[in-house]
Amino acid sequence: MSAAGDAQPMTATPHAASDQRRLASQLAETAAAALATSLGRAHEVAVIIGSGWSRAAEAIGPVLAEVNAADIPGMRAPGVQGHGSRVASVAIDEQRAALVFLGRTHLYEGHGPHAVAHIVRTAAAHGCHTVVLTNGCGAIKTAFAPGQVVLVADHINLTAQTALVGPEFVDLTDLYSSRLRALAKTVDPTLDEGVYAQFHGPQYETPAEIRLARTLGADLVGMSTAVEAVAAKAAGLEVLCLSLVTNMAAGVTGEPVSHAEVLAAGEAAADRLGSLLAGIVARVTKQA
Ligand code: 8IG
Repeated sequence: MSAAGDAQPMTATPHAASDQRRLASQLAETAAAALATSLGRAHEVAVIIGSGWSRAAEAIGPVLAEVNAADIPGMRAPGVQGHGSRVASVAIDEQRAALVFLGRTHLYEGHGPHAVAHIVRTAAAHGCHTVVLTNGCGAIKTAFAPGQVVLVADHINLTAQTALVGPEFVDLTDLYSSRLRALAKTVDPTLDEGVYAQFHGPQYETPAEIRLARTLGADLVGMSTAVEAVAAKAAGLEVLCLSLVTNMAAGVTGEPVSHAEVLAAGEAAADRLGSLLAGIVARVTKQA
């Protein structure tokens, strides 16, 4: 095998933008069809269950069918305690069911932004018009407290990564749909809003990094959501994101940040989160 024989012109590289886009979209189509077959129906609203939200997911309604994420093309069993690894069809009422992803792929798992975006791309290919993202996060804003749910109003992507490749110039002006945020507030008028900064992780931040994020205008910090939200918008989904504050961000109180605290906050808030999530999912309609 000669070095000259291995050389490829730039246009022939398998990593060309158009190839990456086509492969990602083919994998999403395949996964969407697999979900329709395994779950036996189509869905219009997708929900991604993040840290602290597992028990809340049960409040949406009875599980009609479920499948292991590992059995769906392109999906993988997540490696984080507190995350499941299933996709469920959950009844909202007599007619409708939500497509609920119990677990997500994080950037810090090292599979790249396409793996992170696969869930929302699959939801869009499956025919969903809306995705409700949930996550657990640290609070930078001192007026927020653990156990509180905050509507993400905007984000700052500090990962320097995106699942979009090539000339996909997506408008993010209303990424976290103001229409859906208003709808969420009809379910709970006390809901606050904030700006979410996504860090790559898996390490939590240093206090200096949290001061940086605060200076940039962030109120919340976490390791998910921004990359997914952008891919979701690009795929045509309307996006809502509910963040559960599970801890104060590093250096805010001087207390260390622990994953046990994260899980405990979800448990403690589960009933309230459940009625909130169920109420929102039941009211979501397709944008006119
Ligand atoms: I839950 O304080 C949760 N996820 N980056 N920082 C980051 N991610 C988080 C945090 C946090 N809490």
